[in-house]
Amino acid sequence: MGPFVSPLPPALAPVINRFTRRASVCAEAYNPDEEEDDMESRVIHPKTDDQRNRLQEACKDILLFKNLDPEQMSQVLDAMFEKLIEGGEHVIDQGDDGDNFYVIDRGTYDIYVKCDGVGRCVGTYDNRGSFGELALMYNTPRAATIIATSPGAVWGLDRLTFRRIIVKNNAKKRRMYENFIESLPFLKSLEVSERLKVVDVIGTKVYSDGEQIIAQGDMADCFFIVESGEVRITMKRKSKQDAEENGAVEIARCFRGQYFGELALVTNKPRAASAFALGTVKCLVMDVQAFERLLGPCMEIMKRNIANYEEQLVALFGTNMDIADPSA
Ligand code: 1OR
Ligand code: 1OR
Repeated sequence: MGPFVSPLPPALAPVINRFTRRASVCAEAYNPDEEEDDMESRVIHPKTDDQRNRLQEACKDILLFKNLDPEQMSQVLDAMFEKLIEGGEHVIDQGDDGDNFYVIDRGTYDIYVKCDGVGRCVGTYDNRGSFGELALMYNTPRAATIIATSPGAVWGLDRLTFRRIIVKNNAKKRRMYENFIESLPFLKSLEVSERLKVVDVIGTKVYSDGEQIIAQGDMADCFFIVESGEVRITMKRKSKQDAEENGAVEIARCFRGQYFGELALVTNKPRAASAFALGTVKCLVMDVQAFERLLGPCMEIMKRNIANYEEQLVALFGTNMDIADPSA
């Protein structure tokens, strides 16, 4: 017996076609394993020694590259190309299709997002970081406009190479971290789909015993979740003289499933304390833009915890040191 075929009324055919076409776009986003992986699809942009050195330096801290194996990383570096940027140039326009992912080599950039048709500056990049991953990961229009506020340069990675390597690797990351992220109490206000987006943008960093993860007083650009090991948080009194007299005091320890480094991102102030690895420590790391974009719904829980820090500070040092007061 042949397959059962239900005849479609002609008027419905275009609707169904449109529906199936949409469905296949979704499938593309979630089945990166099926994309071609042959040598012919490899893109290579030759580079001078100087370019290669600058590229390696710029990519060193890019979180999306952290979970790649050495072969994948070298394919990514081969495929990247330098693009010089003029002051005022729009590197990305909100609403466009995604062509490349960009890693900043140098220069400063403003992030604009339209709200009721009006563009609002929601953040900046200062000589480091990356942008343009969202349209390539999720097959969506560009979610923001990126405008250079100085002359600069970026490294581009074409859409196909990005999908073939980074998106494919993200499928693996989801398998590795989905359950862990799902289990974190401070992320419980997020929808399941939002938690998966957290997994997509995090990178893993490993620290060896005694290594400094955060330095008190530094400017902040990322947020940490402990995956394994133990992190020691220490604090110096505010004035230099006090610091010399009292040294740094241990104020907390963080273990698997706990977070740190949120305070400076929430208050827009320098790091309030230092963090050190005790033994080998593995952290999941998120950049400040992803933190602001994805963790809004978890802010209540984090802010309650910050109020806790202030109480403890008063108990320990007799002052809250203005840690959470953005005007101080
Ligand atoms: P893309 O491919 O959509 C624009 O192209 C890029 O801007 C985007 O990827 C991100 O890499 C980057 N919301 C959306 N995109 C952002 C944001 C952002 N910040 C940087 N990009 N928000 C700002 C968070 C500081 C949320 C605004 C509501
Ligand atoms: P950050 O971005 O300022 C240092 O970088 C991090 O140490 C900070 O975010 C917090 O995530 C973390 N007071 C201030 N920061 C703390 C504290 C803390 N504990 C952990 N961090 N207190 C400890 C309360 C048990 C109060 C000080 C006595």
